Amino acid sequence: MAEAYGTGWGTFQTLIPNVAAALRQAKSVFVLTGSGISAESGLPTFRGVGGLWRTHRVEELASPEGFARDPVLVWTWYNERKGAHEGAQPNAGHDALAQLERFSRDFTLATQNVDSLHLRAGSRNVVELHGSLREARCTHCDARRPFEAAGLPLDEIAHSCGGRWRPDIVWFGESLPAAAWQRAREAASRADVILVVGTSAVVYPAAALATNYNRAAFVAEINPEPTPISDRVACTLRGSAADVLPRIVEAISRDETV
Ligand code: BV8
Repeated sequence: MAEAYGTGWGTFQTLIPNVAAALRQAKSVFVLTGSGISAESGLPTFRGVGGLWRTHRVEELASPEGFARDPVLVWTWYNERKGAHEGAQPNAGHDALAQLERFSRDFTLATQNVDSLHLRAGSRNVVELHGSLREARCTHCDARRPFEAAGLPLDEIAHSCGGRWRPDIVWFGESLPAAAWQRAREAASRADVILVVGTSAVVYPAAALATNYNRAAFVAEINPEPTPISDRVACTLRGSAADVLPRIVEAISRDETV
């Protein structure tokens, strides 16, 4: 399947008609995104230059142990991120994926991001693999409350039932929501085309969706940097999501074929 559309290396401009042709022919499309697609909305990535993990220790902030040890530190960090999400707008990359969904017969977008920008851009069939910062939930009774725009007041971390409010997201060492994982794995398995956008592909099991569940799909990676899956995909487009994705959608609507 992959060889039908041209494979291997090239400047991303030369590869765009290949990817557009694959998408135009596809009966089923699966997209996996990471924090890189929100970089041009002004939200920092995790592992890149200036990334969140450059200034924070991941174990302290994105793990149940870190939360148990210092819930105020963890809530301070997530409140800051929630504030950044509120101030951010979807960028041309998010918008292009929402448009691509409207072109596609069967389209699933699985994101590792918790910023809700895909939903705000109008994407509908979105699977949030690592949860979102829209709600907090109680560690004990599983009650839920909306996440205020400024986050959770630090003097309200304790819940009346004796538990604690925590962000409704997946931390390291925690399993992904079963229904979300099943939807994403099934969509990746049936796709003719898989786009992998803005992820370092180092966090599992999400990264496995790119190449482990479907040997026949045409897989294209969109990322300015190489990743551990770059040599396992049909083509890599070395560019930013906000630049490359709109060009692909434009090529599809101009019906450019290779
Ligand atoms: C699990 C929370 C089963 C939400 C995150 C030991 C014990 C337990 C588990 C493990 C273990 N060792 C390994 C594991 C598995 C572990 C894992 O994968 N660890 C890795 C780091 C080795 N995974 C887990 O723990 C998962 N659960 O395995 O459950 C289990 C259960 C119990 C016991 C054992 C197993 C849970 C993983 C979820 C963790 N939660 N965050 C939040 O705070 O946001 S992970 C965090 O990384 C974010 O969710 C983020 O989405 C995710 C992936 O990062 P990326 O999105 O890819 O971001 P990154 O900065 O890395 O890369 C950005 C990319 O964008 C770069 O490539 C860059 O070049 C590119 N880019 C930059 N600008 C642009 C761009 N691309 C396009 N355009 C641009 N403009």
